[in-house]
Amino acid sequence: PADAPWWTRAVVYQVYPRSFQDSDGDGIGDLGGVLQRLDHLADLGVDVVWLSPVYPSPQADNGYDISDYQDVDPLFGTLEQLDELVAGLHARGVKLVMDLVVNHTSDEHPWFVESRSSPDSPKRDWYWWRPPRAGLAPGDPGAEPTNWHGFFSGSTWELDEASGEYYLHLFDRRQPDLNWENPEVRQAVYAMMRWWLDRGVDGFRMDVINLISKDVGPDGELHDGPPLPGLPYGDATASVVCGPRIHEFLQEMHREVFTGRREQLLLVGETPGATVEDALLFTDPARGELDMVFQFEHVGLDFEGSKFHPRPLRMRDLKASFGRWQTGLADVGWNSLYWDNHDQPRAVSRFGDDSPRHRRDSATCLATLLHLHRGTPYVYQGEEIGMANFPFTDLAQFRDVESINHQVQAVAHGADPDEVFAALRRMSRDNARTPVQWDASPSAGFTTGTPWLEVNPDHAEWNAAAQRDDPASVLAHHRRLIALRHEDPVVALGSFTMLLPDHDQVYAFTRGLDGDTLLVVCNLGAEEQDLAGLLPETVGAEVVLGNLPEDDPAVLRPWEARVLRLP
Ligand code: ISL
Repeated sequence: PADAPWWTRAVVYQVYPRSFQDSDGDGIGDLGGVLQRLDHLADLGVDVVWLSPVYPSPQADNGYDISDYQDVDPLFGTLEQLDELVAGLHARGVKLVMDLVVNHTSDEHPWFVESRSSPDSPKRDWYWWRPPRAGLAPGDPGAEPTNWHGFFSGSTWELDEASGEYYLHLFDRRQPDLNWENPEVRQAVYAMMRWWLDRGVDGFRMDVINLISKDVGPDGELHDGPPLPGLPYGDATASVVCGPRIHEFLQEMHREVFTGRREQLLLVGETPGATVEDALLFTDPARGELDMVFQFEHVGLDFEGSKFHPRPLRMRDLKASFGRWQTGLADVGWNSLYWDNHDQPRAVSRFGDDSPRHRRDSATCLATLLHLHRGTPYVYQGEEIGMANFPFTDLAQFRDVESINHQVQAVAHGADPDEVFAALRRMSRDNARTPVQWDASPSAGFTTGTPWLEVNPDHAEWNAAAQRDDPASVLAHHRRLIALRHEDPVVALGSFTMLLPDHDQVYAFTRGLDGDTLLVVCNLGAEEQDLAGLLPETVGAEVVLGNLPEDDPAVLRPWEARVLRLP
């Protein structure tokens, strides 16, 4: 345990700068704003900040469309402010991890502008250009080179009128995919990464990094995917998720960029669609790829097929999923632990109960459950104060390209607009992107101007200022959970055993290390539970941490969480 990597004891905090803190009144958060709030992060006790993209960008996908990898967008500030941020965090013992978005660039990146300029461009092959399907003319219905459906609805192919060829974009049409088959592309990316490390940053959160290798044949062939129900498209998964050269590319990146400095860094890959088996390969330290991954299984259990077809979550599925990941990475590899990020609805609304009666208790219960697993916990801005989904009443309130495109496509294909709206309300990424609620003032202390996305009206009650000095607050509870991981080796490194796998409301497990055992028990529901009956060993055990004032040890109250030390 003494020689376990530092990040086994660490907690990461994600800053989505657009919504964190505005310092210049334009209604959009910026680096000046992050600099004003460093003490909030230090007070929480986190070890690392992951900063979502601040690079120059046309903002088609809120900065995940980058037009210059080595600068800061004036919207967010300056490179000097980024240096100040690194210094300010380091002074507080906190590391800074940058978002690395290299599956695609913006269509305004000079590489793509050059690539698009002519089929003979030396950078043509830096992206995925293909002629129309054999026998069809550019723009004909069905002429796209493959039938793939994009993450943000519609085809993954955009026609370039000038050349009559299509380019690939797994996300928005303004996010063309880089061709990682081309060694020049890879070297350009590695050089950029080294430049950031030389500047003092402490690692990367690698956006959709498991999509960079596409299943391409020797003559450049790409293959149609199986048809998707109700849509004139096919599923691209088999061709783009964890493709044939993914591990080769990551090992090469590791050799070229991280050699000699890996120990101090944090390398986390966002890997949608990755299985436990994939994750083992990505995170086995002997293979030299990544430290940990974000996997998506547990955030894919409350919908059918696509995220906009929600269905109720079954507790058994959640336990089976978490349990499989805990077991699968028990000896080799490491996992990230998260409920929330800028792409997911708010956890307290989705997995908890955001009604006034249960909001505080369910937020702290979910946090306890997550932080007591084995893995590195991630706290997404606002999660630490129990921020909830936004009460959307009108389509015009949405800003996210994913939500807007989905609405248009679903309705065009015959879906009921009210049902589509209800799904957006529940699953839209904008739920997580409303401004952080710092205080009870009109724009929640986020901006003096008009916020780019509406502030949740509940901020009058739910805000950081109201919680800062309240030991019973969601914020104070996060502080305690983070401190516990720092102090207690069982929390960081203990083995995991799931208890009561079939119970539909109580989530319980043990963590054990060197004869020391913690039992964690969480009531994920509004009914009281007979704890003494379910887990007799809990009676009389020492309470290490709980989310409610101590009372009858035999009873688990609604949304109560307890961490107990077994004798
Ligand atoms: O948001 C999602 C859930 O529907 C995912 O499909 C998401 O698009 C996917 O996890 C990739 O996310 C990352 O890359 C995207 C960007 O829009 C996301 O914000 C980012 O986290 C493209 O860069």
